[in-house]
Amino acid sequence: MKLLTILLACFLISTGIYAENGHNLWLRAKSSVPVEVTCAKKSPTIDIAINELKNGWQGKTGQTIELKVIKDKLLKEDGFRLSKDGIQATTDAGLLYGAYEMLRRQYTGQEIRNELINPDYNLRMLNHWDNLNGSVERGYAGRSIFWHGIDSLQVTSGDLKLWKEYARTNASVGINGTVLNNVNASPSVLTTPVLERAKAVADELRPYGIKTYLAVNFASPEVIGGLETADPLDPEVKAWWNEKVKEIYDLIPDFGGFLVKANSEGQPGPQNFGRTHADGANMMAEALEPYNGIVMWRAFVYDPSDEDRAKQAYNEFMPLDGQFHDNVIIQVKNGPIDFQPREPFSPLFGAMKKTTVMPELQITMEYLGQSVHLVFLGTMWEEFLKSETWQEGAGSTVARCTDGSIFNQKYSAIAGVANIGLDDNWCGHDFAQANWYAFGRQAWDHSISSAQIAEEWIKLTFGPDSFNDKEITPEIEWNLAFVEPVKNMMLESREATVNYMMPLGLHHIFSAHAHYGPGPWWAPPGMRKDWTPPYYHQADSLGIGFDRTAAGSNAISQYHEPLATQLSNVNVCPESLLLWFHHLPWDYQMKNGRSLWDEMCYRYDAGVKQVRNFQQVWDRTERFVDPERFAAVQHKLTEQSMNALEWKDACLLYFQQFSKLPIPYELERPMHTMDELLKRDRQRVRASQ
Ligand code: GCW
Repeated sequence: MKLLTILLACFLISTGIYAENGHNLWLRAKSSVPVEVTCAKKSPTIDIAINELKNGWQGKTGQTIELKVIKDKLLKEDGFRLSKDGIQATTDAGLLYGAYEMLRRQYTGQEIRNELINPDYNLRMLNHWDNLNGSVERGYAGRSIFWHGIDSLQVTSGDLKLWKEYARTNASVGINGTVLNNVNASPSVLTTPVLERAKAVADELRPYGIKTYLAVNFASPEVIGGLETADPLDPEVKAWWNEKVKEIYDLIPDFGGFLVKANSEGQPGPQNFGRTHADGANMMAEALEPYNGIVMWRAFVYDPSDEDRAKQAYNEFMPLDGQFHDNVIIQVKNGPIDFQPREPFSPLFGAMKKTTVMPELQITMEYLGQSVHLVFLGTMWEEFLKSETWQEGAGSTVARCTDGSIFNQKYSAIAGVANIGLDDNWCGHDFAQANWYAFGRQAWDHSISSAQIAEEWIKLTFGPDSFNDKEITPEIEWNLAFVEPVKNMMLESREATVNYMMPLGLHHIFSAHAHYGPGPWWAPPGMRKDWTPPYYHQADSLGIGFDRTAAGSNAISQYHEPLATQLSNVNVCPESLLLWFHHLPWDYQMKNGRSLWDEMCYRYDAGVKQVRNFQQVWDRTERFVDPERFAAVQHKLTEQSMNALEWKDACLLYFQQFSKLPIPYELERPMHTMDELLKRDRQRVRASQ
């Protein structure tokens, strides 16, 4: 059977009927064997589950699988009981998730046994930063899949097809909510024609168990409602939101709720009217409450004051703990600054004990090489979710502080900023698909290892049907010569990027606002200091790093003991975060005996070498991958390798002006001059303006 599939794939490729473009993600069509699937209940969701099992079954030929809706107190809403003969759940969505789990196990060679499987988070959400005009903020995979312009709101058959594929893909990894538009929200989102299009999306997503949410602009009552104010305590404003919410629920009866970016980076918010975040969030929460809707209120706030940016969200939100309604969730980015290649966790996790807090991760790689670099984020998120906060003693990991197992909370949730666009392969880079996959898997099961996720994804995405060489014996050769090396490359990729971009806790040293290339020097006259790299690296003749100890900004005091003491002590602080928390002399001695300067040079150099090694790993896989995806990834790795070298040279040559020390002679010499790098940077900045 496998041989037949391979032959068919080769035939289709050689005849040009089927050129692989990655559009099928991890849901590639598989040849299946007959299976009988029964269910006493009928619904659109159950129909999908039945069809998925019939179309993809790889188990015993002719077996009967029973799907059953049961009552079971141990099962959460989306959870299910799995066995060899069937799936049981309390909801239709639970049966669908069970079906996808069963198929995933069959395709990836994992055992199916009697098991009860519940999701760790109830709400597993994507946030799209999609604008109504079709552009995507920090999107690197083409234009929006939802919006094509305020004058193109008519729904086409192409839209419906794509939204259905999108829904199916999300359901296959357990994602059950999506915010259709940018947090920098246009007030027009709440106008009736736009809401009607949102309804069309919601109708496609619903059978797949996915709820629709919208990001809203706090000033909407003024801008589109014609009111004189958007003051959350004003009765007319409240009435306006109540009316608007009613209109939405008339169109979308299972609407999920609002996501709000308020008083952040110039967005309007309750503070414009002398009110607090709690006043603003609660006003919206009251409007949504009768329909079981929620408000996700973002804590991404900072202003250009003298206070360390890393401290500001905590300073602003901690005093409000306990003031939010129970259908408000505070959405907090994983780190205290902004989706850097490495950050410590935000100190708000676990600290807000009387408020529901949800993590926001960034799947789109704004700060990690966008859709050019191959970076698997599963490892980064695993590190974050398993971080120990100590807030309620040992074991209070970020994951447990947010999943409802420590704090009594009505909802538990996690969000990922999507990396999806109209590109054929959805995500720009074939390997960026793995981050969409990983987000879904970790949102469902926050203790799953990133190694398992990577392995599953590889097996599902590059199955034997995509072999370029039909002589391959799948089971043995494929695992050893493809799955293992590619998995190891993925698992190493994030650390490689940290090495060639910002090792040892350095952060935010990008040039300009594109957040792509190196720019440790970037500080145009008049620019807000907290938007320039020198603010973050603080390099001078004495040393480098941001002093966040008591002698500096004291951001460390926002962490719980014993963590705060550990981070303060330079001998105990993890070296991976050293320069995040400490300003240290260039000759500071590292644990391996090297000076800080030498260690920095070694790390940058190691990062470059790691990417060169990824190029070799990938080139060796040619026999196993269809020519299209092989070439696409190969091409991107070449660019990544050139970029890594540029990062290394730029950072070392720039910081060397302060350290005045030689790059260790055993390391490769820079391949660029500082003048060349500055010129290239100026060209890039100009091109992006
Ligand atoms: O990471 C920064 C981005 C902005 C983004 C903002 C936010 C949507 O550079 O593009 O705006 O964060 O998260 O609100």
